[in-house]
Amino acid sequence: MSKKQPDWTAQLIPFQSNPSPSAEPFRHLMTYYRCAIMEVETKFRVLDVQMSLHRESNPIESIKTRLKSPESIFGKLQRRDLPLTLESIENNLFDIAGVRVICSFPEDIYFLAEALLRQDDVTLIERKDYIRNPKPNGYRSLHLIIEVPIFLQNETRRMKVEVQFRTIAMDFWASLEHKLRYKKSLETNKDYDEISRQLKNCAELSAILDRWMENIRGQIDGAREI
Ligand code: 0O2
Repeated sequence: MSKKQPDWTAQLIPFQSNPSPSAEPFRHLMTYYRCAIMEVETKFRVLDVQMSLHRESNPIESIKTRLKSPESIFGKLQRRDLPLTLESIENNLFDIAGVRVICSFPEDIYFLAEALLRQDDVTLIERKDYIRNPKPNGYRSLHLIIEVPIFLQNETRRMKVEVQFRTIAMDFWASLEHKLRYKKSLETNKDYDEISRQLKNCAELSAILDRWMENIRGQIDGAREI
């Protein structure tokens, strides 16, 4: 059963010249999430620079950020049969603000995650380690839901942010697998199972490659110190 679309989804109408008044609080909330993304991204940029002082290269290859679209927010609330209110967004959806940190080596992922979680103003809400416990399809990534403060003109708000840590190989794999998941035409096709099987093999091979290259880096670093 589909619910009546709330007024804040007036934001969905592109180039609307006269947005509904109740779309304004939604826009504010999205701005707060955008600020939280900036806070978290800055934390990683600082850690990257500081960690590079003690080694030859930076631990972070790249950082990608995204704010969930109003369409996806509305769809997720509907699918979960949750109230279509701003409170419900804040209380139930923890991936409105997303930060993806791509590293070269798995061990850098854990260094960065622990360094982030040691910071006084960061609270861990949830941790899912799909690197140590990969999903059945082969997906690997470390996911943290954290809460960070954003300092506004007259108040401090605590906002939730989803952080995903991946190696370059894990990210490469996830984007290919994402294509398969959204290829509706393949779902009923026998090719789907075959491609899923091949993807799973690729995930295992790329995990071996990640560990192997990490080991080589260890050998290079060890040789340099002698
Ligand atoms: P998008 O557009 O990337 O945000 P939830 O997010 O709470 O609905 P779940 O499954 O408990 O559900 O969350 P989980 O496991 O932490 O995964 C959330 C996100 O991780 C997904 O967001 C993907 O970005 C990524 N992810 C998880 N599993 C897979 C997978 O098997 N393959 C790929 N390619 N990505 C995965 P969204 O909402 O799917 O999309």
